[in-house]
Amino acid sequence: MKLKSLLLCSLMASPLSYASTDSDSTTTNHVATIDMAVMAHHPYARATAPGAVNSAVFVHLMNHNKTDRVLVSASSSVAKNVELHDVIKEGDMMKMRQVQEITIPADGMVELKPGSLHIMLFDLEKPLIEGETIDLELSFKNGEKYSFTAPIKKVMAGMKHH
Ligand SMILES: [Cu+2]
Repeated sequence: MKLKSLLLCSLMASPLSYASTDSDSTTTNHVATIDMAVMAHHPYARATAPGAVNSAVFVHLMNHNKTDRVLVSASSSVAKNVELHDVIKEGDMMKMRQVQEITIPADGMVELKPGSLHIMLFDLEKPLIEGETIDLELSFKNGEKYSFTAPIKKVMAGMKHH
């Protein structure tokens, strides 16, 4: 009886452990979910202009795993709605559009930066003031989550949403 439940438990947990243990196969499933090797470097959120209710977060996401990581969503306590965005050129116009996924290649990096990929914050609960910070949580396709803090900085206003 005990053995059976143990087996079931490890079966259920195996996708996670495959996804996050590249070098250390002895790591338990519990530790593996915490010990993921995606790191956020140089994150910042754009300070809002008076009256603005939307903003964006830029960050370099590094993947130190031997397999790709696929970012599928993000959330923050300061925004009601958070989307992954890219900027595409349509004729002479640069337009933002929502993307479903951002892949961070194995042993690679993706730069979320103005005019390119970014995390969009909609319906802010309060203005984003330079010098303060916001929290972000990233969710990956394999179920892993990663949280980081981004300082708020004044940067040139980016693309407008239509
Ligand atoms: Cu956007």
